[in-house]
Formats: sequence, structure tokens, C-alpha cells
Amino acid sequence: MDIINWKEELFPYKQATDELYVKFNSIKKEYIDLEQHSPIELVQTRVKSIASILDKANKRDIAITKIFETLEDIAGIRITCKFVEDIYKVVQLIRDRDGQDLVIKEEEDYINNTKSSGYRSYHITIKYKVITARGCKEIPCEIQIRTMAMNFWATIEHSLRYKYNGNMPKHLKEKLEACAEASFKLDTEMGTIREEIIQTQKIIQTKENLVSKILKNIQNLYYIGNIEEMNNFNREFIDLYQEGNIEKLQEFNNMLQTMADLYKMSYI
Ligand code: 0O2
Repeated sequence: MDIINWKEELFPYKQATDELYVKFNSIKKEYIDLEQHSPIELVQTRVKSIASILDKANKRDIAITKIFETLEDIAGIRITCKFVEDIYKVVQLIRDRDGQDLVIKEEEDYINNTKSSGYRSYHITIKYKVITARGCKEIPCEIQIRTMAMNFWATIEHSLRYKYNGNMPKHLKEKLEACAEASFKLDTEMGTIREEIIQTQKIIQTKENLVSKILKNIQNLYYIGNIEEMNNFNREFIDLYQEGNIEKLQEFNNMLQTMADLYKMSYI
């Protein structure tokens, strides 16, 4: 392979990141639907740009013909978490899938083994099988798992690193190292009130789920019930919502659900 057909070569990488994006997001959705804390806050994906692939190959002295068998981060997934503890939950979720829809090749814990730059993240390199119109292919993919604070630091440091191209001034390097420590301190401090934050989020999530159930029930009853009665329900809902009492909202929803079931039964 002397001339690379980039579009053709990169297609399965894009497919891999697209599929993994859906899979990690559905894990997040599952936690939210079950009103549990999701260790996954945000999923982002990217396929390295051709320029960036060529730069990395050049820096590492990789022959152009060996790029696809050597570089393992052409396909990348980034999972952002709220807390450091969540990172290790995500790591476990990935390990649990090892040998199923993915194969783990390597793990690097740059949280417990912080890089000299101050970089922290957990990296897992996997092989992920995709089936394209041109057949089956195993795609290497680097999953980076980090907190929001780690991500904030890494994004800024990455752009400065790019700007100075390996010649970052000493004072800037030192400043960034200090910032990395400060942001890790923030992660550690936030970790101490993790349970409290999770409980608050759960209450908000429960209320959101309940409100959508109520509105769905009222909407359904509109199709089969008496308009005047439904308008009363709507008004009652607004009053209860403003009062903000979850137990009362739950009782109201139970009543709506019973009514909807009764209407359904009489219809049958
Ligand atoms: P991009 O644009 O994010 O893809 P190497 O890249 O040669 O240092 P290697 O073996 O490829 O190392 O893997 P490593 O060290 O696990 O790093 C891979 C990726 O981790 C990098 O990809 C960065 O995204 C991130 N990373 C690693 N070290 C640092 C760091 O000190 N600062 C920041 N901001 N990110 C880091 P790329 O290809 O460098 O960049």
C-alpha cells in the first residue's frame, strides 16, 4: 500500500467510534432511566485528522505504510465523569465487556501514575470489531476516561503544547503543573461530598421522570376522557408542581395511571 485511500481506510474507524458512542450513551441512559447515578457524564468521539495522523507518524518515525498497524489512537473515545470514583466504575464497565463486544489490549492509569506534565486520565486501548460493506475489520481504539476537571486541564495544556510544539517555556510548564495539582485537589474535595451530590441529582431526576410520566398520562387521557376534567387535572398538576412535594406528585400520578387503566379496560 503506497498510496493511501484515506477515505476508505478511515471509514471503519468512524464506524467504530459511532457504534461505541451509541453503546456508552445507552449505558448512561440506562442509569438515568433507572434513576441511578450515571458514572458516565459525557461521551465524545473523534477520528484523528489526516494531518494529525501524519504528524504523529512523523514524530514517531513510522513509515506511511505502517501507520494503520502501528497507531492505536486513530479512533478515540473520551468519557467524562463527575468524580474520580466514577472513572474506576467506567473502567470496570469496560472490563466487564472484555471478550464480548470488545477486547482490552492495554490499560494505563495516568491518575495513579500522573505524567510529568501533570496529565491525568485513565486510558484503555481496545480492539473493536466492525462489519462494513467491505467486510469485517478489527479497529484499535483508545478510550480516555477522566473527570471534568482533568478534561479542562488537558484541553488547555493540549492547545499550549500544540502552540509551542515541544518547546514550552519553563515558567508555563511549571504553571501548568501547579494547575494540574490544583484541579486534582478540586476533584478530591468534590469526591468527599460525592454521595450528597448524587442524592440531590437523584431527587432532581426522580422529579423529572415523574413530571414526564404525569404529562404523558394527562396527554393520553385527553384522547379518551372528558376535556373539562382533563383541564382540571392540568391545573391540579401545575399547583402540585409549584408546591414541589414529590410524594404528592407521585400520588397524583398513581391516580392518573389508575384512571388511564380504567379507561383502557372499559375500551376493551
Ligand atoms: P490527540 O490530539 O489528543 O490525539 P504519546 O502520544 O506518544 O505521548 P502514546 O503512547 O500514543 O503517547 O499514548 P499516551 O501517552 O497514552 O497518549 C495518548 C493520548 O493521551 C494523547 O494523544 C493525548 O490525547 C493524551 N495525552 C497523553 N499525555 C498527555 C499530556 O501530557 N497532555 C495532554 N493534554 N494530553 C496527553 P495525542 O496524539 O498526543 O493527541
